[in-house]
Amino acid sequence: MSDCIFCKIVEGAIPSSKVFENENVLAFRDIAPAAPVHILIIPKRHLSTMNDAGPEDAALLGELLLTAQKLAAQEGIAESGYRLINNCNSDGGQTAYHLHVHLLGGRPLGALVE
Ligand code: DGP
Repeated sequence: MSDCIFCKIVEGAIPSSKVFENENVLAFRDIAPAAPVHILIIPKRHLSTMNDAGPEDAALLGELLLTAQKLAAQEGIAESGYRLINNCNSDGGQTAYHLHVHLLGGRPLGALVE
């Protein structure tokens, strides 16, 4: 997806603060952090939204969550706690149309929704 900002981050065409990378997954710090720890975990392969994942993506979706779990420990927030979020489409508040999981922590996060 040539017009996808996160694909450009995967390709290295746009710089990012990477915290983890393997053949399937990339994690980097959010450009507008909403908490002391705010990391985005994305599949390298372009999927626009959660709606575009199918049964064939089960392992990939699991890898996103397990990467978030590992990064939470690495960032020192596993015990204090953290939140994982996937925003899907407009009512879900999605603004970047490349599937991603937010890892948020480092402060009490309060109510789940506005
Ligand atoms: P969402 O609303 O769930 O689609 O979240 C998209 C997030 O992506 C938002 O918190 C800001 C972040 N973001 C957008 N553009 C960039 C970028 O170029 N670099 C980084 N690191 N984060 C970005």
